[in-house]
This record gives sequence, structure tokens and C-alpha cells, in this order.
Amino acid sequence: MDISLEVLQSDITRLEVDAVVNAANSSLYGGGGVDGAIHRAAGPELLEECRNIRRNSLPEGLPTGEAVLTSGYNLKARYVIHTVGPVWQGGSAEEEQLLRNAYLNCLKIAREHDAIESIAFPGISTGVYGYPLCEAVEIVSELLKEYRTSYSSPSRISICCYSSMDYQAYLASGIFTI
Ligand code: AR6
Repeated sequence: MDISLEVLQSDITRLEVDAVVNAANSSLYGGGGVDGAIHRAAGPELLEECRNIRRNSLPEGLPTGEAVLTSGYNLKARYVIHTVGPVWQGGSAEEEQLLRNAYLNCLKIAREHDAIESIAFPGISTGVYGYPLCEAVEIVSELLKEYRTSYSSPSRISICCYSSMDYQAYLASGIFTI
């Protein structure tokens, strides 16, 4: 079965999917934007689990482009996959590769967990981290198109946009269904 690729406009904390992706920072201790929203909605146990991960396996923090799995606690989503996108520095600091790694490492975690059949991504790095939206949309749509030719899991991949401008930009790429 082909993976279904969807774009939607919503608050990611409200989605009923198996896993939501958090555009975190390397501390994993929360922040603003989607990170803050996910921590607020999931509740304090999420921060506690993140602290344990830092203590037990990531004393230096989560490197850019890597990903780590936690429970979703009070979210409808059973899991949160935290990743760290690159800070946009003009395009010559390997931002594209790091952004690709962030998406691909989240998908790898999803693939390795049978319970994760549906996953929703926010626009990693396209908020505070300043990645230009159009470039991110192009990278993400190409990456997902390619991913679908190699893998069949997770079976549903959604890009969850907060603003209608972001939503229209992903929709215009032509690869997502609504
Ligand atoms: N649901 C879906 N998307 C959202 C939501 C939401 N509830 N809230 C914001 N967005 P950002 P980044 C969108 O800045 O650029 C944090 O402080 C937002 O419109 O959250 O990767 C972290 O701790 C944008 O399209 O993440 C880091 O320090 C997208 O999510 C830093 O920001 C990403 O915006 C990470 O920056």
C-alpha cells in the first residue's frame, strides 16, 4: 500500500495521530512555538521524560538533525518524536542536509515502531529558526515523494500547518492530498 501524504491546517496538539513531531531545541527542555504548545498540552510528565533522556543518554543535548521518542502523555497522540531543525544561516551551513536529516530520522523512528502508523510534522525550522518557507516546502515535498518510493511505513504522513500561508505553500507543491 502506498503511503498517504496529507497537508492540513490545524493546531498539531489537537491531532489524533499516533505520533506528532516536535520542532524542539537541543536542550529538550521546551521553548516557544510548537515546542511550547506541545509541552503545554502534554503536561509536565513530558518535561520529566525529556529530563531523564538528557540525564541518561544525551548529556550534551540532542544534536541538530537527530530525533528522539517520548510518550505523548495528555496529548491525543500516543507519542512525540522530538527533533532539532537547523537554524537558518543563509544556506551555506549545511542547513538543507540537516533539515532532511531531521525529517528522515523522525520517519526512521516511526518505521521502527509498529504502533506508529500515522505521523504529523510541523514545519520544522520555518518559525523562529528562520528557514525560508518556499525552500523548506520544496525540500520536504521532494523528500517525502522519494521516501514513498522506498518505504511503506508509516502509512499516513501529514504536514500540519498552523498558518494558512504555510498551508497554501505545501498544497501548491502538488504532492499532498487534503
Ligand atoms: N501546531 C502546528 N504548528 C505550529 C504550532 C502548533 N500549535 N505552533 C507553531 N507552529 P517554531 P522552529 C508552527 O518556531 O522554527 C522553539 O522555541 C509555526 O507556525 O515552533 O523549528 C524551540 O524550542 C512554524 O510554521 O520552530 C526552538 O528553540 C512551525 O511550527 C525553536 O523554537 C515551526 O516554528 C525551533 O524553531
